[in-house]
Amino acid sequence: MASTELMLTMYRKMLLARRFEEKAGQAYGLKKIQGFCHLYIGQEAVVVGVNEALRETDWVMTGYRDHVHPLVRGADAGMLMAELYGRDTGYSKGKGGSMHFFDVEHGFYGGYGIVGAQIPLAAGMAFASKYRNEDRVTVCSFGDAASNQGALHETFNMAAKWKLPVLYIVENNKYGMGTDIARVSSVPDIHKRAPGWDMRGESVDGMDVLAVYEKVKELTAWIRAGNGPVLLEAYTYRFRGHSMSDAATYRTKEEVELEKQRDPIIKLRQQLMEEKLATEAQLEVIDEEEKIVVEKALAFADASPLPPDSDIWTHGLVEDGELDEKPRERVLGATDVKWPSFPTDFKVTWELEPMVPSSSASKKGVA
Ligand SMILES: Cc1ncc(C[n+]2csc(CCOP(=O)(O)OP(=O)(O)O)c2C)c(N)n1
Ligand SMILES: [Mg+2]
Repeated sequence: MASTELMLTMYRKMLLARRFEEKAGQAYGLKKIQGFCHLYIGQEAVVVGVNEALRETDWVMTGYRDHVHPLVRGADAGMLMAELYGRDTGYSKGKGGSMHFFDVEHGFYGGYGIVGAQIPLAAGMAFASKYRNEDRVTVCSFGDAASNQGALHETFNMAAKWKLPVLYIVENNKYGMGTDIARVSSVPDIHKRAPGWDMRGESVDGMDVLAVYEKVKELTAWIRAGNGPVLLEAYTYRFRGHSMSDAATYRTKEEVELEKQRDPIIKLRQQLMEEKLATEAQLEVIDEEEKIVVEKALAFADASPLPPDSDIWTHGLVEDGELDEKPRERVLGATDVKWPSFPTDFKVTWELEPMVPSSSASKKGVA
């Protein structure tokens, strides 16, 4: 059970995410942000519930709807906004932009524009952790439409075979751009496909932050115990269009209004008040505080310089032996940046190939 303090933290973080995205949407309208921009508004219970259940040392990856993933893990809001603005003070010097956020310090490994690209990459990350015998779970979220990518099948097959410590979260918001998932999937309840890979499949109400938190706590404990990967489906909904250029004509206003009644922030707010865990005034203060964080982030981005023209040819590749540049240290002069380090002389503790053939294979024999 989540404590009152944790519930209030989750409430705060969902509001931070919501206010950040609202302002990013406005800044886009003012052309301060250019290119693609996919807002996460409506889905906040997933990212917050998941991240509160994780450890700092766990790794997180997602697709292009990625702004609030590093934000709720503690990334600097101003530097994230500056990244959206394409400014030099952004996490990736403005060169990643909306779809390619990256924050190693907080275990956030992207931000991918290719639908489903993060799915095999996350298996590689989990493979590395297992190989090095590190107690770490990689969490990889993707959309309902991404679940029909072929690479998912290849990945799940090997992830299950090798019992990789990875939690896959499909954020089923019902649509892939303008296409209803049920129109293009013979099994639209995606978690039900998991047994086909001999994988554990579960689902959760993705509009209920406490339910997501409890479920991810349970599943990550199971994964840490060496049981292998899990596919968790979070049923959720995006309140805005697919991206900023989507007029969303493929769904009715009534449908959106109905879904907004399941708004995860309002739901938690009601629960906190009904159970007398917080007063309306206290919750208002939290909202005001998070609005100030976002206002400051906007001011920081507005005041930040663009990268110099001479930078256009740089930072494409990391040169051999080149030291990591720690973004918060570079931009804010922070001295408390945590950075992962990996042993180079690690002892391999894990057999890659199962030595005992599966029973069905041995029965059939090998020709
Ligand atoms: C390989 C690939 N195919 C197509 C696209 C274009 N595209 C971008 S987002 C998207 C829909 C993905 O929907 P879903 O996986 O449900 O995620 P959501 O946007 O709902 O979060 C498509 C088809 C792409 N970026 N990459
Ligand atoms: Mg979708």
